[in-house]
Amino acid sequence: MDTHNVRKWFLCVYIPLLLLVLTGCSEASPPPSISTLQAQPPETTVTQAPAAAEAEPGEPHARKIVLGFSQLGSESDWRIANTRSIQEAAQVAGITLLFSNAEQSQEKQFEAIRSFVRQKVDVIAIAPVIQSGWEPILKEVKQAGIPVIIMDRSIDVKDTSLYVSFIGSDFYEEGVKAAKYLLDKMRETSGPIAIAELQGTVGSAPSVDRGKGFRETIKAREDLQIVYSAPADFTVEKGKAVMKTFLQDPGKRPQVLFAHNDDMALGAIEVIEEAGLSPGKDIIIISVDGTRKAFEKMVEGKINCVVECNPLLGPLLMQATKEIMEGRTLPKRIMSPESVYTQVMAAKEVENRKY
Ligand code: GZL
Repeated sequence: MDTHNVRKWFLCVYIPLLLLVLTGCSEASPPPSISTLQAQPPETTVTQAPAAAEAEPGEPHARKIVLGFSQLGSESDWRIANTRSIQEAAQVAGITLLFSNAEQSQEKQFEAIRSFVRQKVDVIAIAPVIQSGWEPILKEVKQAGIPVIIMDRSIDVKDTSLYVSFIGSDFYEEGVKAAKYLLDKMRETSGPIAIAELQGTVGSAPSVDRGKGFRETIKAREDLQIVYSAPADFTVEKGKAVMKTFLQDPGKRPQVLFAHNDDMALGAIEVIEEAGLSPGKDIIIISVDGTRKAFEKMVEGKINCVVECNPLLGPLLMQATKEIMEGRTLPKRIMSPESVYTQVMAAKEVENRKY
């Protein structure tokens, strides 16, 4: 083939073929969603939202997403901050929130969830008051084709396909952090050291797992002994009442208090002072949540350590709800960052507390 024909072949055949190959004959695949990038490997793919919920692109009045949320109660500052975060985040996200407060009753949570199903909400979120007993109701919801997000406290179910994702903290790790602080604090103190424990709601994930993490970690020292332990339901009043019984016991006075949340620690501080003892000195106090009130007590020297448990989960819940409605894959577990605070950093941090 002479030079002229080679040139012609090159311009009329080779280049167009090359361009065809480089521009990709196959259909361009849609860009990966953020959650798909996060979910490595994806464990749950949620089917596309019901057709009725799909708005045609550019449709002027796309229907708002409707989220039904069963909140377990209003027992503590943490819970009130959690509710406020979810309500505010729904407003910002333009999501219609159907909110129900079960006031510590699992039966009331079941009733609220059945009501959401009847109203054909798009997504259901649940903050479960206790870990057990959720399989039957979640099977009903699955039957109705409504995706579920578990919020704050985890649940015990064999079939984890009954919910899309769990958004909440690692309570076992929070117990470990509390115990590690105590081991460090007592490094120079010889035992035996008597510990009092104010448990949260019996059967709730935070109470079960914080207690487990704490117990397994203090095993590092045989002379650290939990001599008093009882449930006080995460409230100030019950924290006061139960701590009073510990102090009235003629047995060994506790030198340490591990409270599963700040509210119970605040109640305990009241009765410790009524008994003529100095909280934070006569009794080392370790608590969980990280509320402003607990930080204020740390500044006063009355609480020694607070393990943070973040209640501001509203934005994460709304993001997850939107991604479910877009048919995207979510990670099975979504957690928010948390820290441990002591008196050293309390004065600086107290002004930053958002709950
Ligand atoms: C923890 C949450 C607990 C808090 C308490 O995620 O469920 O319940 O620690 C609250 O303050 O009452």
